[in-house]
Amino acid sequence: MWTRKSLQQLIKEKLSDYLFIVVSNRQPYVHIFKKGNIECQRGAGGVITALDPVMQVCDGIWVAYGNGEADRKVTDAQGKVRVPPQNPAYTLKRIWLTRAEEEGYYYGYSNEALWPLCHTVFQRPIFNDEDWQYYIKVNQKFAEAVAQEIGGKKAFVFIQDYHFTLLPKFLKELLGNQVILAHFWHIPWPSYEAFRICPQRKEILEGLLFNDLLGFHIRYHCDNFLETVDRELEAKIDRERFSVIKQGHETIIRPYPISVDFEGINDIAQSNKVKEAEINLRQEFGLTNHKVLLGLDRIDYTKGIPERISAIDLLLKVHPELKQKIVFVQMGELSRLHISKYKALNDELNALVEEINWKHQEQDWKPIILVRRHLSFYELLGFYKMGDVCIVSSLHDGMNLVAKEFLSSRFDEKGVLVLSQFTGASRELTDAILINPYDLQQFAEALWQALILPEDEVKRRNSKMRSIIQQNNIYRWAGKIISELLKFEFKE
Ligand code: GDG
Repeated sequence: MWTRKSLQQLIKEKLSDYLFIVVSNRQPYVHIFKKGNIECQRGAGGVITALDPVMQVCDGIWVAYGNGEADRKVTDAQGKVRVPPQNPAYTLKRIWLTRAEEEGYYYGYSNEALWPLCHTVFQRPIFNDEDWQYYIKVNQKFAEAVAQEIGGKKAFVFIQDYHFTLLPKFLKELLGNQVILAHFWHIPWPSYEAFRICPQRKEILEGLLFNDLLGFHIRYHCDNFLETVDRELEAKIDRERFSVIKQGHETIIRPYPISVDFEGINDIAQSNKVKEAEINLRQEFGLTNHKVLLGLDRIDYTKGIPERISAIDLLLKVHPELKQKIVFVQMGELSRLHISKYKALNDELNALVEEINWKHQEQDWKPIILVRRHLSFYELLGFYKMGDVCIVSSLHDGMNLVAKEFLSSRFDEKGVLVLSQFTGASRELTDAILINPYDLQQFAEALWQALILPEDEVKRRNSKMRSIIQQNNIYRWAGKIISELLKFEFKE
């Protein structure tokens, strides 16, 4: 089984002669002002959990957008700072973006064009040429920064996500055979029919094919990518090797399902701090003898939150005997608020919760509690611990880590996972109650089934799914990608 230690061991043995560089939009550490002092916070999420320990043993360089308010105060003239603060082991190189660049590259092309394009949830992507120009410019800026760090050395570069489709091309142009490139795509790759509306599709595909290795969460996304290339470019698809050859350069395409730190979450979930957090949350929301249904997401139109609330509505209509017995708590951090569709979704959620609570409320009981807040890690695990049912109803999702975190934290093997069949996670977690979030009747029926599922059956299913996550943990994800990367040899 892959562990943090075995991953570190692999890096120590095999990677020590080369430079290892990670590029992502989001940084692993952010500096902020707190009560007049500067504080450093570690970012959350699978990529940081897996790659931070890797970077710590190989003394690599992590290149990311410096978005923290105090970031510039702690960096040198090249935007560099050693991290983690208590035990500096690698270099974080921050890229500074102007407001216009952030607007065009991040909010614009990345999140108003590529995000809806790849999720195919019937949100029309906005392809704005000015955004695209900023996207190119920022990809170039990152490439130059990486090239400057590499100098005359040889380096493995591991690129994250849809913000950097042109970076592989710019890096190979600047550095040629000095770099071996892997790229992981965290969101779905859509079918060709969906992708072909993109005016910049050729540049995007050509950019990505400068990678040596390109990873997606599941085989289905790999197949969609190959199909898109086949229909759009002059390139050879090798179905046996699962690769694309364009102008003599081969890109290997592979599925690597991302995951969570199962052991870490499972251990911390048993701590007193998490117990306390659960008690506090129950008190805050007035949960006593209620059956609790949970949702936790960034507030995003891909996550199927209105569908979830409507399913609760229908559940109460069909089963009025559940009134005063159940409560659905939806926790959600606000995200990408500069984009009008996100603002509109927030307003829609407020109105929907208000309407449904009004319809069903009795005495001091309301069926839905909607909270927009960031939880600390202990609170997050305490929150999961409260759930009799956890609802993940994404309309489309690359993987979905909430589903895996919920199960990893439930050392008691309790709590039923209701999971959208349109998440990457549903390919592994087949013992969840699977739903189509567009099918309201089926969704409400699934919630009912989840509430009445016998305890021994819940335990049987959870024990199976927990051992799948334990095996296929986040260290395996990183270990598999890095092992594949190490098979490439630097050409002279
Ligand atoms: C993209 C893909 C893919 C949320 N609220 C709080 C909090 N979170 C954490 C969760 C979870 C993470 O955010 C969300 O991860 P997801 O995987 O669910 O979704 P995306 O943000 O859309 O991520 C997705 C992922 O990349 C990785 O490849 O799975 O498909 O869309 O870890 O716990 N964490 C804390 N407080 C909160 O309030 N501490």
